[in-house]
Amino acid sequence: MSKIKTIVNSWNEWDPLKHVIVGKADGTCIPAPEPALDAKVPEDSDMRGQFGPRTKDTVDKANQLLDNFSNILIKRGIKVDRPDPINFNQKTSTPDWEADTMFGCMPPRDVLLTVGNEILEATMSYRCRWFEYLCYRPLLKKYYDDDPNMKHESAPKPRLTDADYRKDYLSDKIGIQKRLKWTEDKFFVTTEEEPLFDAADVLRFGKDLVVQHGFTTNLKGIDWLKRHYKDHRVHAVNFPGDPYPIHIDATFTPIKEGLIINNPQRKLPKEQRKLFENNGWEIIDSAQPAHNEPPPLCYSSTWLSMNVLVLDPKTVCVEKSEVYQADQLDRLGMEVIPVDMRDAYAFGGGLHCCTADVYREGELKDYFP
Ligand code: ABU
Repeated sequence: MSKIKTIVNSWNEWDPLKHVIVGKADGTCIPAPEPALDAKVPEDSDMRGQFGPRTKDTVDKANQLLDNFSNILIKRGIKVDRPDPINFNQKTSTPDWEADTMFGCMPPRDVLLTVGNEILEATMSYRCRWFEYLCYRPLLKKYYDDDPNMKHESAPKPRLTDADYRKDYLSDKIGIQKRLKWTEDKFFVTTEEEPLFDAADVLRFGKDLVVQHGFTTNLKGIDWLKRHYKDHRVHAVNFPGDPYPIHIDATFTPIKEGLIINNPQRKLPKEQRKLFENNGWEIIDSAQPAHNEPPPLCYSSTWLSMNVLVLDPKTVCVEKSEVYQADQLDRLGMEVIPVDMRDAYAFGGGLHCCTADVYREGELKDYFP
């Protein structure tokens, strides 16, 4: 009798990684203006007012770094799959909207959420990212065909009409102080019209899923996740101090069971820390980024320094130039693998963003009983 092979299994962010998807930079575009994106692009960003395909030399460089990262992982015995990019430089539309370009498929973490034997495609919250799941369908089809226990799910596609976005955010002259106040008041660009979430707003701690409420995930999205993951506890968290709150993985980074590094400018509020601290977990301030500015034409903040990929509870990949973050993790007893990725940041993020788990050894555990 042939034994069934489990292809998809991952319950947390730190168990030993055996199989992963690494994104590609091919054809990545700077997306055309749209409400959610405009709210995220910093007011002084060099990206404002331009859109279209990124230059060939920057794409080639980013792909070289992503290929190199894949090879590092392969050499450590980790299976690496890559997505199939589609033509991102084309107009897309639904009956409700039109977008002049799409985005890319460098950051699978934003789209795919692996919990146990299930991979869930997030709703996404930008129009330019509505069709991004198509890049991963060939891989998901293969996992589904080869593993009879694998569950492939897709959250309800949102309509993303103008009713999804607060008009207050449609200005490039809001100012940081007002933005910080809005974040503190949980007044984000996305409304509660319909469930919205990006997968990169979710962190997995076994039985518990921790979800950032911000620009890319609304409360209805968190409620949808609660109803979907019936055997889990789903917790909404906020990080005052972030004027552009999208994706939790440059803010709150579990390193291993019992240890989390937290962005010192975006501290988890006292009330929300209890879940962790009452269960003996330590939350420490992360090291400072090594850079004062993100690279050119980059959406993300300098805190991609914290966007590390944990390979197992003793080993972590850190961007090569992020020497302070590497030093902190080294002092915490981790083996640090430096990985050159800064010139790919503009394509969608760092080492955590550009990956999505397929298989980590380990079982569902309750860390916060
Ligand atoms: N995708 C992670 C970006 C978060 C940040 O810009 O800080």
